[in-house]
Amino acid sequence: MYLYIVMTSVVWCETLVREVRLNFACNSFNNQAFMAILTILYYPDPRLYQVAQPVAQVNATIRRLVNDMAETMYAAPGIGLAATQVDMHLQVMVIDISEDKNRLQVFINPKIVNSCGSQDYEEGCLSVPGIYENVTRAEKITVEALGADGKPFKLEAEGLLAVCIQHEIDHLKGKVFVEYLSQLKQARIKNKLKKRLRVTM
Ligand code: QAP
Ligand code: CO
Repeated sequence: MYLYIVMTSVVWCETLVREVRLNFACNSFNNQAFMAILTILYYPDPRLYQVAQPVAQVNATIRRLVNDMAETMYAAPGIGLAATQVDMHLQVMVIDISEDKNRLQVFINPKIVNSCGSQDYEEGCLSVPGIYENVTRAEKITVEALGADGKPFKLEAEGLLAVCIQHEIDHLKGKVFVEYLSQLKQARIKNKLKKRLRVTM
C-alpha cells in the first residue's frame, strides 16, 4: 500500500514536471511568435516632436519592435510607420506600398545620401487621421540603412516610395507632415483633431 502511494506520487510528479516544461516551452515560443498592435500617437501629441536615437545593435528587441510596428501598420491599415509614432524614439521605420501588402521594407538608422528633383503628393499620416494635404518633396532619393537582419543596404527610390521614405524619416526627426502647411491650416487641423477626440471620448 505504501509502495503504491509512493509510485503514484512519482508518476504524478513526472507528469507535473512534463507539464511545467511544456508550458515553459510554449510560453517561450509564444513570446517570439505573438506580435502586438501598438498604440499610435495622434497629432499634436508632443511626443511626436521627440528626435529618435540611432539603433546601436539590431538584436531581438529591435526585431520584435519591427514585427510589432509591421503588424500595427498592416492593421491600421497604412503604408508606412515610424517608431516615433508608437512612442519608441529609435530610428526604425517600416514601409509597405505594395498592393498585396506583402512587400515589407524595414529601415533602421536610415540616411538620405542623395536627392534630386521635386514632386507634389497628397500625403496622409496614421498620426493625423482623416487629413490629406499636398506636400512638395524630392522626386528621387538614395537612402542608406540597415535591414531587419542588421545588414546595411542602399536603395534608390522615386515616386510614392521616395515620398514615403522622406515622410517617415521626418517622423524620426520629430517632424509631422502638417508642419509643411501654412500656420492657418495647421491650426485648423489641430482643432479638427481635438474636436474629433472629444466626440470619440
Ligand atoms: C505616410 O501614411 C504616407 O488619415 C504613410 O484615416 C502617406 O500610411 C507617405 C492612413 C501618403 C506617402 C504618401 C491615414 C490611414 C494611413 C489616414 C499612411 C487614415 C487611415 C496613412
Ligand atoms: Co506619418
